[in-house]
Amino acid sequence: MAFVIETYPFAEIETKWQKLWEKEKIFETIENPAKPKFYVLEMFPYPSGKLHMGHVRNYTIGDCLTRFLRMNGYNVLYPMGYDSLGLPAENAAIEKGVNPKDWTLARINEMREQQKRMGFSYDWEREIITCDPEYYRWNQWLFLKMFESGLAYKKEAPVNWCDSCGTVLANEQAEGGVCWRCNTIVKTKKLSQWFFKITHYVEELLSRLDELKGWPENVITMQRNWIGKSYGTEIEFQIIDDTRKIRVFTTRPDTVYGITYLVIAPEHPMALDLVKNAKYEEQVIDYIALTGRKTEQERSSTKEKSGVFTGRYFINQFTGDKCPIYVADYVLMGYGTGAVMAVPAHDQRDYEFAKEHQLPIKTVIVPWVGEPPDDRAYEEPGKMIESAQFTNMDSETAKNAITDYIENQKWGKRTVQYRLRDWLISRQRYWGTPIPVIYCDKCGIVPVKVEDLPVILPEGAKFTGKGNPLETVKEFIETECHKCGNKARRETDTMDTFVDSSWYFLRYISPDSKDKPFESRRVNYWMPVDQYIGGVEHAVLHLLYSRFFTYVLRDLGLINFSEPFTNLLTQGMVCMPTFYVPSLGYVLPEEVENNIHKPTGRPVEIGPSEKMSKSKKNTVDPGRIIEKYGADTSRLFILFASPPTKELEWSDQSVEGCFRFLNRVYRFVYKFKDKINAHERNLIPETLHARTINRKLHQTIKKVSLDIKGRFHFNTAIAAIMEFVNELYKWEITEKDFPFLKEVIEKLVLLLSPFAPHIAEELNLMIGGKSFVCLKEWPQYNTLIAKEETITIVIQINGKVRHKLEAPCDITENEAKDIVMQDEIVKTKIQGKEIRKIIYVPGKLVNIVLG
Ligand code: ANZ
Ligand code: ZN
Repeated sequence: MAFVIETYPFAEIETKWQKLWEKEKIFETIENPAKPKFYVLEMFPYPSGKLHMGHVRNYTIGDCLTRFLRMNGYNVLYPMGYDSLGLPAENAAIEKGVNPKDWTLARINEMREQQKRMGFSYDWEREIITCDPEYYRWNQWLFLKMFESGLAYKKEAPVNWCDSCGTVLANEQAEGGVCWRCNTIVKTKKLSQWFFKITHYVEELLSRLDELKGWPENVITMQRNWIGKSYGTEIEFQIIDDTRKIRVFTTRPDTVYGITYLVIAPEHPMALDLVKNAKYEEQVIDYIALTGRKTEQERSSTKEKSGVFTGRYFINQFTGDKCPIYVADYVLMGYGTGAVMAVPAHDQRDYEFAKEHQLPIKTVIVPWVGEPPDDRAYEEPGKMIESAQFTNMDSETAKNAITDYIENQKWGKRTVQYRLRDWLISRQRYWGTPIPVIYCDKCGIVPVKVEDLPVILPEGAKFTGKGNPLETVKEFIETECHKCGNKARRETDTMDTFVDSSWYFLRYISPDSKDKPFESRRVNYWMPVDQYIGGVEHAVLHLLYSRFFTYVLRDLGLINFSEPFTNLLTQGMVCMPTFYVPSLGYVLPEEVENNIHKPTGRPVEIGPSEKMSKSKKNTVDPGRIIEKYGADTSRLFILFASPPTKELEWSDQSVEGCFRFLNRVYRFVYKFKDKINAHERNLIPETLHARTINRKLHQTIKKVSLDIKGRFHFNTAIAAIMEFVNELYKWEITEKDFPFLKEVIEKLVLLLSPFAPHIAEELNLMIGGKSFVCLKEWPQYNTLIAKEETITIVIQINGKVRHKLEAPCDITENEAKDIVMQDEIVKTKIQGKEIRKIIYVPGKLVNIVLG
């Protein structure tokens, strides 16, 4: 008879349970003061189409945790939604002529379908779609609140501009200084733009980072660096033949005796003034025009330090020297004072500039031991030289001493600078939240009245790829001023989509709120988010904006907490091994298998693995894996392959291993199901082997519980369950064991449930379980049972048996001696006597020889 390896009917089982869960609405959540609350939040996806492995990993981690917590008695809020405004829908409109809304909703439907197919236990009643006017009206409402309190304002700002497309580009769309769509060189253009005043909270954003004990250290560091607080000194220098002074910001007052020139940014208000009607005017004007085309990023990163002389000089009052003033674009207008004192001996940028422009380099700090380098700036601390009364000081000490001196001389003062800028939220695009203001010739900027919200995105815009499509809708633009009744013009800028994601976690809590963005009472019950899970790529912007919004809402009196996310888990990348094939470059394993390896039979070199990303074409489509092995196997593999914060290397073998494991479990339960159903459960093992199984069971429950709780070691938890199943296969089960086997299987199914929820439900049903297994209580372990069996240690004193002790069977020699010597009876027996020797016979005996 041929032996057929049957696989369990996962497809059937999975759809069946998904339908039942949905029908019985078992994942719907309400506030319940009787239970401890727990809010599990995953970064909601942009609905670009299909789920990718990064999404699947994120949600599998969250779902496993949620299911574990529910079984442990928590009232868990676990919602899902779609971050659905933004550029891709608009591009689809430009390229395919589709309606952005229809396109987006279709993508959402595809994505939701796949999420349901994975068995994620969301409370779908709370779903949020940010392109729904019922959602974005609250962005507008919040904007108006912020406008009222001065936290939203309009000002001129440089933006990336493409002439050919007639539109503003985000920095990411202007990479390398060219437009991503048409390759035209991008210009910097000054436009009037809307900002949120995030800098109002800069100190709080910084200081509260210390409270975020549940955040990864690297994210905290990235936020701290982004905020970028520097302590420094502002110093003024007198311009020669002028009444004015130039103010610079420096973090290195210890280097003032090494200043050899000054640099101001091209946008500095004095730049043109200094050269007016003079020899260098043209040169400076040309230079300013040239740098206007570069992005800030390019200006700070390029190696060549361009710049021009102004023909003007200043006095370095520390040395009395007369030094030149330059205009150069490595100095940015948006930081400090937009002017720097250049010390080429001790600042690498200044060094490179000085070399290029033949400016003097004057060393004022040297290492305590050895010589300063002669091919770069010496930026480290050291011994002060040629610095008047500060000579011979340690440069770190001199920083303070020189600043005191500067303050005494009234040449300047101590200051603090931040790198953080206000948040530019204006986008000249269609598919975003309309900014709710109008422009009236008479009244100026007039905010839309709250009762007129939402300002709805109009239909009928033309998507030509040129300009803002909103500007093609006359009926939208033309409006009336509600203050004076005159004709007015509606704002056509829409908001950055990061606005949507800055508070969506609050809307989930009362998604149907009609007259306010959320219900404070309910928000105060659920918030803060207990566990946030997402990609580290959001370490700065999204997480910083959300913190900012939370402070704003708190100060509006709408919520009673300050930090939105107590614990943050940043999941690792999903990587794919790729194979290097000389004729094709890096290809996927399946391509190797299908096309190359088989026909030629020649082995191929294995290349390094890379991050899964669409652009590198090395993604694994989750849909394919689910189809081939089912959702439970996919989930199990993702959780088993590596701990959540580490990189996950895709491995077909490992996926198959997980699949085989689930089959093994299924077959085992299937084989004994009739016996189990025919017996009453007995908690007590009746045979010797069953006792061992019981011990293993409790050890496994303990390990799985502790590994998940607060540690997210799903991988080792799963390994423990797999090991346990191996033990079950070794168990020689007899008639006497069936009542206890029933207990064992019940517990095993409970343990499996958060990881592989569908098969767990099916097995639970198979052994006569009544309710949904995912609603049952998590199994408890008994520490005593989980303990390894003990041994008896005989204690002799001078060779005579005096006492006996129980000890774990794996006790070490030192541990054994310690227990014996600390035993009260032993202590009294050897009281005061000198111990000559302690002899240990492993696992059996301790003999104490007294002197
Ligand atoms: C003189 C000096 C000497 C400097 C030296 C450094 C080393 P952080 O620490 O990041 O705050 N700087 C000031 N304003 C600038 C601007 N608008 N654009 C470009 N650079 C600017 O950086 C502060 C330092 O960056 C300042 O200290 C200044 O150069 C430069 F041996 O002043 B320093
Ligand atoms: Zn008006």
